[in-house]
Amino acid sequence: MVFVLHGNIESLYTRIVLVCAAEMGIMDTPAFEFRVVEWSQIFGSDESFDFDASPLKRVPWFEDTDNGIKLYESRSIAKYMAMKIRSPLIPDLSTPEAFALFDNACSIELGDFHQNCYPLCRHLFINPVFNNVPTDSHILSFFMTTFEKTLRQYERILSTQKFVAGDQLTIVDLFHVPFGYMAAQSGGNPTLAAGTEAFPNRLDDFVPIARPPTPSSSDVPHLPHVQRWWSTLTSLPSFKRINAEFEQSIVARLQKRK
Ligand SMILES: N[C@@H](CCC(=O)N[C@@H](CS)C(=O)NCC(=O)O)C(=O)O
Repeated sequence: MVFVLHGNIESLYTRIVLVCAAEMGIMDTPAFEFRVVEWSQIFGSDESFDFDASPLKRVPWFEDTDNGIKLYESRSIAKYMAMKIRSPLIPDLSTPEAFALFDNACSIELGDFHQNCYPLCRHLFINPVFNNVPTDSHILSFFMTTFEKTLRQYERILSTQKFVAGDQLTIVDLFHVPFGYMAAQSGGNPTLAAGTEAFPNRLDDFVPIARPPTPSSSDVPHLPHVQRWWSTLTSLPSFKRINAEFEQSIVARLQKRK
């Protein structure tokens, strides 16, 4: 069996799968292969593109050579890999209760955290860095408020359990990290920034991000359970490794642009 992941380290969704693969311990084994998809394939002509592999023409996409199954949604790829190798990062979902508790966590990640965090990444990082589009301060301010509200809601959940699906770390916790980290690193959320371990800051030297002003520490909402959870996630060697590869790629891209 080989899990073949096609993607680009500069893609946040690809990094969701890579962080999960690294945390599952399959990354450097013969069971996992990463094939780089250049952006020119995604944004180039449709004629040479393999729509069977990725019907939406997006990264990442995936195949399991064991049975030929093809997937093209980051979170589904991670769930499939975890179930197939019986990773402890996914609970045993054979009872309705276990399934529902895990699915509940997946829903808030996608419907609340991601929905409010993605626009911060888009307006603080993706637009200025990839598209040369300036940050829209009205949209930014709106989503900074809604994202902070989401984290206050998370504080209630994380005050009674260690992780979003219960007391064990699962892949759904990992789904939060690439986007949350980019938002925090780009100045989009002071609570996550305050809870981030070993903030590397390397990108600050290179990336022309239009940051909101740095809040003073008294303005950072007191969300200790969110910060404890976040610091656990951002300290994981799996995340640090993948994020370091991403930063190297971005720095190389921006150095070429100069
Ligand atoms: N829901 C998808 C989103 C994937 C996605 O939007 N990928 C971006 C790169 S980060 C992409 O390929 N965009 C190209 C496009 O939308 O044209 C997932 O979770 O995998």
